[in-house]
Amino acid sequence: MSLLALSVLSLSLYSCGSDNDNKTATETTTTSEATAPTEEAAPKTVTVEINATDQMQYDKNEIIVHAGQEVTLILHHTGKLPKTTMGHNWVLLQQGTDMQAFDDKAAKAQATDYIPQDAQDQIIAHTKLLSGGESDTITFTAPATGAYDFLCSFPGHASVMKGKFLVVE
Ligand code: CU1
Repeated sequence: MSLLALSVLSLSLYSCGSDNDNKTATETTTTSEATAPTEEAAPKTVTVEINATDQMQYDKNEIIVHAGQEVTLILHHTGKLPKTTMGHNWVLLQQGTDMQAFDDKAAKAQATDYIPQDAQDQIIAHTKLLSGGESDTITFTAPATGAYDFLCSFPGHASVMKGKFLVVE
């Protein structure tokens, strides 16, 4: 290629000037975002909302948080029925707890809203028992990594109102 041809080529590149510059700037930004570290430290706090209905359902059967996070959990009873017939709570159990045995105990604990007082050591955290239209907010520190069970301890509900609380690194 002759010198002349080279200079013509560079001139023609310059001639589409400002448009090219814009593209270059955009591409540069995109590239630097793509190479930024994707693993950020987990935030210190996390808010989890879970709804419970008159159809005896939670809207979540899996909750994932990070170990050591301060968890704010908000339970909403989105139905209309009173807690005497369709009460809902959210109870997080310690690992190794027999959920069926716990639930059997809970069913007999009507006086304490189905939180068995002699099984407190099996409970990491729990909300109060709600009627339709009510909400409750609790805060607790996420336990060590692993899988934990949660349930509604109103009699008969845990057969469907249950799920896994997963704590990851
Ligand atoms: Cu329930």
